Amino acid sequence: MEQQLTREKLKQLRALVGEGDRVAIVVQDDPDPDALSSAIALRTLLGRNKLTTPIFSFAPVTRPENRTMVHLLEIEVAPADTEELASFDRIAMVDVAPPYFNGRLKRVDVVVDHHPGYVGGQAVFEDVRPGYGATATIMTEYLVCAGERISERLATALLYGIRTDTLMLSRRVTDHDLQAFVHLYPHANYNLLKQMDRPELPLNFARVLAKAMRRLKTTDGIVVLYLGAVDRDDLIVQMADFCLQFEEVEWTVVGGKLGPNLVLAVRNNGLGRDSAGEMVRRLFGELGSAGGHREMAKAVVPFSIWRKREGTVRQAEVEARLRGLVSAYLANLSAEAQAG
Ligand SMILES: [Mn+2]
Repeated sequence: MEQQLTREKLKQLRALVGEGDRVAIVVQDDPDPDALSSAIALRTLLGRNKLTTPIFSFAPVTRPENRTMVHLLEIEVAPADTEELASFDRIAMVDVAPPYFNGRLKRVDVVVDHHPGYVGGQAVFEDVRPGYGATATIMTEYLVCAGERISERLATALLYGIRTDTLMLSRRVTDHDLQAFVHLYPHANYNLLKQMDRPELPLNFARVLAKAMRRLKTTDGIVVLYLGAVDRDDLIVQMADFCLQFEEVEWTVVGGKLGPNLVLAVRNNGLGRDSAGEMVRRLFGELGSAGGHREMAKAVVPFSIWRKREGTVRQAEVEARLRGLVSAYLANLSAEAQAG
């Protein structure tokens, strides 16, 4: 049935966009891989290039992984301007619905999205499938249905889009997403995927890393490290992922000072029953913002608040205190589980 729908929709889409039309593809602010890959897929589907169909966003790509993707796959995203966009013959948006732009767009012709909540009826062409894990999946179905050749670059982008939106096929994933993933897999460039997964580290991070590695120890499968001041949020996350690879490690909690905040990344190996999201909410929810899923979570605590409660912001003491909090929390859970 979906295939039938896709075929119908494809016909409508191509009928709507004329041969000589100037088309603008608009994506969300600070677009993510799903949005970026869907945009270049739409361009391919319409048989166009970056000159006839540019991609626009009202706010540039900032996340380091996403910047790496844009760089490696040479995806150009131009700054959007309400007046300039009004001069295009057709406005398309992918991975986002019209209400998001809240008046920044005067009209829209094409909407392809998977976010729930959009009522519809604001564009001539709409294909919103809230059940899907990624817009890149919908776009892959279009490309397959149209018999388009999917280039290595496009396959890599779409695969990455599906993977990031479904957290490595673990969240909100449907059979459609899996099928698209399997279809794209043989066409993708693994080398590029690997590079996008691990953005380059700044050279000065080597010093932080070396110091932290000397302190690395595991107690009851738990690694806790506090790095002190770091330049970027993702360095904390990468460190938490990295430390999870050592044998016997079940949990990693890595903190860093980012501006005025203590930022924490929590990971676990997914084999236990305790949730990383639950941990950060219980330990840090009252101090700042904290949340996440079973295997990955994040907390941001202003140091002003941390200092009031813990009395110290010195590196060794912060690390020891974090270790104490995390160990006690997990020990308590396992005691409860044994008792229960
Ligand atoms: Mn998406």
